[in-house]
Amino acid sequence: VEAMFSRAMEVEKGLNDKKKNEGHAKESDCYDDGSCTLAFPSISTADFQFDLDRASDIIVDTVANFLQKYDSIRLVLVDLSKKSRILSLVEEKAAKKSIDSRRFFTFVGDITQLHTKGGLQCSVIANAANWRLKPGGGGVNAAVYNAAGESLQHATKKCADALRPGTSVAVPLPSISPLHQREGVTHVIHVLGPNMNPMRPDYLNNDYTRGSKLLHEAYSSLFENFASIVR
Ligand code: AR6
Repeated sequence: VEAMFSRAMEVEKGLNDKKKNEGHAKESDCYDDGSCTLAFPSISTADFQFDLDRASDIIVDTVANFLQKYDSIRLVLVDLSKKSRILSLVEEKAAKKSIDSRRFFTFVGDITQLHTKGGLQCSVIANAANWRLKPGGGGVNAAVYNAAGESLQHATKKCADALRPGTSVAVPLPSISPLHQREGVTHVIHVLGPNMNPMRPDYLNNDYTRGSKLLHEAYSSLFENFASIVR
């Protein structure tokens, strides 16, 4: 009986190991082809002038919660310069929280050229949008609309007319879009963050109670939208 029992245990262990390996294989496959990777910029911290220290706390918090909730998903925070203050703050805080660096890391580069210039595959990218969901302005929004071409405007219109601060909308990127063809981006998720710039709409006049709540909601909404695309 004992021998049978230990054999049964071995079989079970074998099965578990197999399952575990399959899990790892699935994970590394989807990381390699970018199919479960979201690249996102730091929402609200440039044109919208949100405080960087507070923003970095919110990024690390929402990322940690999200990674706990879902397996086989990878998040990448992108900024243009290796001197980016938001990237270093987030790196420091993510390390303190022992966030798995295979599942969340920072990356220096243009979010619209991650594959061709950076060798990083990401099927979904986030855009720091404006409430009208219109091209132009500066920063990521201008870059994303420029790289994606007109088909992003049409596709966006089919999904939403406008955004409220703290919300996001996921837009399937038509396969004719150069951003889809060149970079392998299948979806753009537009996110509207809180605004601390008096020259922009929905100015929060330094109200960081409201602003932090909205930035939290913006990231949660972005990540949940991403999870529903991957699933
Ligand atoms: N690739 C990666 N990161 C970038 C890129 C890029 N091409 N361009 C900028 N960043 P911002 P916001 C970084 O200003 O503060 C627009 O006009 C940048 O260094 O794009 O949410 C819209 O129309 C910063 O870390 O977004 C809105 O009206 C981050 O992306 C308004 O700006 C966000 O900077 C939104 O302002």
